[in-house]
Amino acid sequence: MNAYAKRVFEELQVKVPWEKEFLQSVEEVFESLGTVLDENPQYEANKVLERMVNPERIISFQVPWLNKDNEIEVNTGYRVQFNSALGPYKGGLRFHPSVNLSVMKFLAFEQTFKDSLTTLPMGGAKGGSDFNPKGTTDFEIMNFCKSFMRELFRHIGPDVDVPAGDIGVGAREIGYLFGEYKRLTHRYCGVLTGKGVGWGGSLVRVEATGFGAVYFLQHMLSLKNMDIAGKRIALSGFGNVAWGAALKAVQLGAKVVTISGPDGYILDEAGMDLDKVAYMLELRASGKDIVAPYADKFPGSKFIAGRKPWEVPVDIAMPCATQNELNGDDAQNLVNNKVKVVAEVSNMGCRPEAVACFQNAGITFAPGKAVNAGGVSTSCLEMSQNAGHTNWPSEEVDRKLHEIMTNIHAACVKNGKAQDGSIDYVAGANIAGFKRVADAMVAQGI
Ligand code: 2IT
Repeated sequence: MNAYAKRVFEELQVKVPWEKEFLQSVEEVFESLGTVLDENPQYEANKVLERMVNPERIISFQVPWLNKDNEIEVNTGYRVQFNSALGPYKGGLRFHPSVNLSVMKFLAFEQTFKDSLTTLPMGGAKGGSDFNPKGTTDFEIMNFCKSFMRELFRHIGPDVDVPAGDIGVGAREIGYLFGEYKRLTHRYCGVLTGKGVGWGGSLVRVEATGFGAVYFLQHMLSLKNMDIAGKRIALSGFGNVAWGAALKAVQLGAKVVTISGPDGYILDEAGMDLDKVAYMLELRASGKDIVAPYADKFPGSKFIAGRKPWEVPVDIAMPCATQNELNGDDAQNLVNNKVKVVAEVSNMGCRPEAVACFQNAGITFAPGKAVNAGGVSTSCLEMSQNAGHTNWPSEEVDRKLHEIMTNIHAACVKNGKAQDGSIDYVAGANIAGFKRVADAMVAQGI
């Protein structure tokens, strides 16, 4: 690591030693910045790294709400407004019991570079709560969302901060959040993205993260003279992102052989078809957070309890669930089974040992901040439509999404090309994302 980056990282380790996820995400970015920092002394002179690891604003608040038995429950809400050098803060809201300040800061830090990579005008933020939606009723979700917005509304706005969904926050939650925002502010505007298509949402936004990931994957494959058709793909997760990736991969003739949940994974040797992909939505809607029923519904497929899909021999692995879901042993399994390409779709889905394992074995690996950037990109397209009081047809949104993913891939290749011609997508994404943010910070002064 470059000496300046090392010093700032060590100071951060002393300051917040307990923020493991945040430190992990910072270290991974800083590892990539050696040459850029050496060649640009103005970054150190302007204390760019010190400022970059310090969120511009952290909002933490109490969310009291009434459960179905009319009892009061209390959760913690967050919005980490990390960096606004490139535009209004932008990034999703996560409702999950694992949410804490470290997770929020890592996600907002990653988001800053991801949003920069898209080249669209968006700063980086993330928010959410340790609220657990599993097993809750629709009434409880509404109560929770409305209470959450009763504090959040004063910190956001269409040109201030525009939240969206993430794990545990989909169109239903965005609807309740938007309804409360509108009521509190007396304004109908593009303050949230991922809205319903009938009331300000963009076509293709639900599919966008998964579709974008597959478009990016296609570019990775084409540099290796490979085609997606007929390839065996292991996906993890079964939520919105895994669904979109499965749908596009199946449409393009790939053989998707796994999905997974907290209970285990499904091995479907026949490969998924469009009916099976559609069933993922039913699984999700059940609110039980399990994939086991898939095996009962589709004979020939198997449910493997308590395990992860990375033990299955595949050509392509796409982690689509959550951070640190794929560890060093999982990576070694994939390498032993001759995986060819790993496209990380979840935010920081692979542990550092796993990334090192792929890179040492010469397996092409691309990081989530590049691969999953289609989601937030399409959120920005939703903001454009809202600001212009218009709606674009799905072909137009999809075409723009495709173009954005092509450009992100090109930026990774340009900034990550090694002497031997191989592409280090981690370095490429970090360098391309970093430079735009850093230059804007220097230009704007302190
Ligand atoms: O991780 C992400 O990029 C998201 N959850 C989507 C963020 C957004 O603003 O659409």
